[in-house]
Amino acid sequence: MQKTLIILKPDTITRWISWKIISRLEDKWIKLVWSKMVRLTEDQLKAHYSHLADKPFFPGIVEFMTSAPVILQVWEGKDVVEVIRLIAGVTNSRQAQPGTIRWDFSMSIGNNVIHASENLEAANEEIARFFSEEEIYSYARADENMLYSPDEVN
Ligand code: FUP
Repeated sequence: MQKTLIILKPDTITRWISWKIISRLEDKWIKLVWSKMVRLTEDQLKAHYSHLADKPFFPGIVEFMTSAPVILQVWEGKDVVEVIRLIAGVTNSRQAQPGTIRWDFSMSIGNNVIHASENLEAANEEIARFFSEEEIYSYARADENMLYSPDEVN
């Protein structure tokens, strides 16, 4: 089953709204498989946002993302990379679709509550960057057999 990485950013932590974001994903019946709270380092952010390293706003990203702890999480489900990107909304929270996380919780481009891996390749790379194999938890939901129709399960 596909996995993706999300980061609950410092604004989510300091506003105490992480449970609201998590509950949206749980309500969608996506499975949380790894989770940890950390302070990101500048080196990790340079790797994670390497595609933005030469942008004028990059120092601001580092300042914001190191201003408080973040919660790193891996979520699992069918097509979960795309599904969580849709739930998160586009980068600029003021232009995100109403009902998305960024629309509902932010008015900012930079302080936009959540990171979600852009595609499957990025998801695999980001999961490997932040988690080791020993941290994988495997468990079944009580109602696991109701999550998908049989033809959707790999
Ligand atoms: P996204 O995939 O939606 O997180 O967007 P990007 O990878 O393009 O951007 C990563 C982060 O850089 C955003 F979440 C916020 C920050 N950013 C800005 O601060 N200003 C910008 O103009 C673009 C991105």
